Amino acid sequence: MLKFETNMLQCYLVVGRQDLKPGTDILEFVATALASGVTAVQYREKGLMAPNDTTKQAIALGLRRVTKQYNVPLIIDDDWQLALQCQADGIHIGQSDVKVTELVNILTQRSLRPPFIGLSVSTPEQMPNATIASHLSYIGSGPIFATNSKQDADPVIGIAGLRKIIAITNLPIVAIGGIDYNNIQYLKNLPISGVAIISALTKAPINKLPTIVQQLKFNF
Ligand code: TZP
Ligand code: MG
Repeated sequence: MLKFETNMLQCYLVVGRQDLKPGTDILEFVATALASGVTAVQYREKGLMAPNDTTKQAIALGLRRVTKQYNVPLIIDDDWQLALQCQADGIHIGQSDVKVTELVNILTQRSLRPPFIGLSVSTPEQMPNATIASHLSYIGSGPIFATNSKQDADPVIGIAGLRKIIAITNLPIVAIGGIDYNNIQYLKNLPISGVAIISALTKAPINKLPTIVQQLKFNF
């Protein structure tokens, strides 16, 4: 299992089967994204298309195998049981998922080296206190721009909203939501550690992935 490092956030792919173009195999897609230079992979299944637990486990184990080949962390969204089953490097949770302290207890009881934890924070009010934050490796903040990839997305926070989060934490921040190779220019002067991306990668022509990843990573 990999220890968290800030540079893992540079170009952070978030993906589940719902995000892919019809007919795309998730393991093949992620293998191509890794070969193209993504620096983290989060497995996130949502909505009506979400597969059953057995299929999720099989996918997660496949993702574990391929991310290991590239020495890139595998992060599981929400599901700590799945994260432990596939020996993921990290877990990402949102504000309405299991609470950070509860998750830390569960993980430290059950695993020799617990996976690192990332938390979504959209507004300053959602930022946990310093004691709780000390258990976190990074903050995911957004949506920066409008997104079609999350049904229950929080309101768009924009660059102004992101600046508010930057102002109140020393944790590394990965920006998320509607980010693509055009609008990434608006993020390039901010002290963030990277960008988390769904559609700008999953909806791109597969042969363009290396170029797009380079464009998304250029300024960090
Ligand atoms: N959390 C906040 S916005 C978002 C998530 C998971 C979706 C990001 O997807 P995209 O396609 O990069 O806008
Ligand atoms: Mg969640």
